[in-house]
Amino acid sequence: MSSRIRTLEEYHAAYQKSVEDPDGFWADVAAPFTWRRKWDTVRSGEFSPAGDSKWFEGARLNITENCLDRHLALRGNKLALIFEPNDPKTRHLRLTYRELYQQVCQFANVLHANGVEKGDRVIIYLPMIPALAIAVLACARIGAVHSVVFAGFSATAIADRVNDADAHFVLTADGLNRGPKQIPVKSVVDEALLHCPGVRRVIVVEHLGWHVHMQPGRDVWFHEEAQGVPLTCPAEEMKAEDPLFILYTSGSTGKPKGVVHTTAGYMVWADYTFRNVFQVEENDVYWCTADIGWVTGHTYLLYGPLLAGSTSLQFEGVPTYPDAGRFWEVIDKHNVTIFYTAPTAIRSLMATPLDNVLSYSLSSLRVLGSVGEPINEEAWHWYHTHIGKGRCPIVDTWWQTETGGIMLSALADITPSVPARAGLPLPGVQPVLLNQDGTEIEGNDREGYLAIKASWPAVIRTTWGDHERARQTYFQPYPGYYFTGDGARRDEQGLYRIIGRVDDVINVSGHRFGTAEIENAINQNEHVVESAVVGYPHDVKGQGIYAYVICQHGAPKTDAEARQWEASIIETVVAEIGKIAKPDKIQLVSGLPKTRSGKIMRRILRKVAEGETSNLGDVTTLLDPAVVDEILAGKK
Ligand code: 6R9
Repeated sequence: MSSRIRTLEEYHAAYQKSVEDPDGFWADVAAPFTWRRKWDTVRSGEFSPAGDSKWFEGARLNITENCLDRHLALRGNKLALIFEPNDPKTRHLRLTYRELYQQVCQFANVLHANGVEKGDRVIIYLPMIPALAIAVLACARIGAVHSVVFAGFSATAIADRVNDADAHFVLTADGLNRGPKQIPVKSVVDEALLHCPGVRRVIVVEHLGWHVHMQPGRDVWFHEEAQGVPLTCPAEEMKAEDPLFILYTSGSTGKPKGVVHTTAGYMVWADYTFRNVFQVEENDVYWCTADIGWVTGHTYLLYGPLLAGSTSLQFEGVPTYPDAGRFWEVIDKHNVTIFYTAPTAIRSLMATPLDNVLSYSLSSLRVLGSVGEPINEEAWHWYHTHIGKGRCPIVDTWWQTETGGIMLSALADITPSVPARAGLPLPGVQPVLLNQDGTEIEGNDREGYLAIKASWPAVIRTTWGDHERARQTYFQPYPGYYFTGDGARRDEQGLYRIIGRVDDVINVSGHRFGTAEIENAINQNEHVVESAVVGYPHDVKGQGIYAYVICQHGAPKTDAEARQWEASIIETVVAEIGKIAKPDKIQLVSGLPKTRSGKIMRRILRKVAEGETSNLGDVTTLLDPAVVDEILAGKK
């Protein structure tokens, strides 16, 4: 496809055109896709006050025709998906574009036969197996709105999402492999659905071959439903702004919100950013290690690579099983050329003996990527030297669930790639730094709140069922801008460096949690009166979770009692959210530092958690300054 940038001059020209003539620019980018009907207007709507951007209005299409059907003539026998299982001794699986097309169609027919209709929401709680990729595309094929829930979330988290999305259908599996462990999945869904009366049908994919409870009239096995079902299925004709998916993500307040992306704009953005950032060529073998349960897996494991006709690798396992050389083994085994992972994975592997890397050649690699959190310089250099052998450019890609795709990043080997800098904006992205009062900060070597000035094709359209929440979160804080929630610095060369969240969101191993969300979970525990959660720097995870907790019966009487309460609090968090939100440190306290108006002074708690205890700042406004001494004395 055209619209591929190949030189620095072309980048500058594309960027300039995208700002001066966005309609013309995006019309050109969108032209080569398969449209059932072309658009009437390229862009409409506004950030302020409505927060209702629309792209390619009037167009009709189906994204799977662009991911699959469009490639059949030229790439029917090309590999679309390589599946590498958890256990290297189990056989891997390869699907050509034709095979993937057939499996998606078959799955789509099974969905139809089970009552799923256009516009229905389908919750997908599946492990990282081909059925997950296929199920997502099958929903899109028939115009159902997929909402993937990462298969590490708890029953409560699933129930919240099913009910918020008002979903009648759930797709799941018997269980999953995670390193040496096998973990139940269906039973978690069963527990969730006790609280979801609206669910009519659960389709279960057989993965581990387990016997699981099947509720008559509700639960069916996919392999039984698929018997004799045709391998073709007409694609539903969708409007450009019909919702494609909902993906729940944490914010600074309340329960996770359902970020909604729509069809045409998301498609164009996923394809454009994928091809240009990674500088993808026809014969690349591309591996994104993210789970499809997160936005990175949606855009850069599934949609981006398939739209571009690339070969995408899906990995079920973990970086350290059977040993810490597993990633590098997979790269050599499948001749991976482009590798996209998260800083937390790099940091955890850096901490293991270098022999784990040196036993592999890694000579197929051409481009490396990073996503999810700031990559520290040490990790950047290790990645560059030991994985990229000094010859592969690193693209540090900054973006968010809400942005749909990459916003700030180097284009591999084309625009500057500097350690700890995301780099320059992609064409179509107009970043600004704002002061607290919302005025733009001009010039380089400056720091401020990162906001985006003009709409781009994959900007969040709404939060499911509550547009006002989206408007207030993203478009109202600074009218005329999309507010990212991140702080950033523009360096002397105009490259962006992301500093981190400026709100109450913490980023643990690249996963977002609201501090309030974790506090709500902790407060469900029978021992707990009140809690306050903050992030603190963690060597591997980027940020760790530090919880200050007041228990009902005052201080624990013995160490054993303290440990028992802490374990019980952890159990509650695991039940409410999932293992990924487990506090790293719990400090039982008798009080929290509060102002006279009752506000918790998180600044103090953050400093203590960070170990910066010498300068706590002004504590005179506290109701009871003695609390601080107790907290300092008991620091974990
Ligand atoms: C894609 C994704 C978004 C938040 C974002 C920011 C952080 C993501 C980053 C990065 C520094 C990068 N973030 N990429 N920070 N450098 N390259 O991660 O989406 O899960 O919604 O998280 O992650 O703080 O605001 P999401």
